[in-house]
Amino acid sequence: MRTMSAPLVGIIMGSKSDWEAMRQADEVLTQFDVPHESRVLSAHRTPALTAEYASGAIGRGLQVIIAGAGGAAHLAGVVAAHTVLPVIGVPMQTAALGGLDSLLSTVQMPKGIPVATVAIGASGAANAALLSVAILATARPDLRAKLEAYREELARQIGGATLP
Ligand code: RP5
Repeated sequence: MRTMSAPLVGIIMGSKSDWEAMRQADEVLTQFDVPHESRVLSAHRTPALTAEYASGAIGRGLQVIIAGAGGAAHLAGVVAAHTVLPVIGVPMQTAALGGLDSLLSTVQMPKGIPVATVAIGASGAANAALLSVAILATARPDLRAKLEAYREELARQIGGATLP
């Protein structure tokens, strides 16, 4: 499906250094066979390219955008300003403030332009992908079935845990 179809989810990040965490989003979408793409786009280092990407996203068939950034993390907000697609922000962990800077910059969007913000770092990236799957699944019963099977597997693993 991945190789045959146009991407439905765009994963973008402010730097190559974000990939270590953001690859979790890529892996989850691959696991669910959701066509996606991953690109480095910076709101402050490549602002025109970022605006162009966001503005053209609907025309290219994207349905969700996941944006990971760290520090004064304005990438998700800038992207959301240029598209009405759902935008999920992933705050990156930072050396200076542990990612609290990224979290607040991403989550505290003023009223009118929402960014759905997930947890800091790799867990957040994985959850951003799962949330994307849930959004896409509202109109795709096959994907909803996969998501339900995934949840059942999670429950099975927890239910089977033994402790010393
Ligand atoms: C942000 O600055 C990026 O999203 C990254 O999290 C952070 C550091 O970028 P590099 O200095 O590693 O390129 O724009």
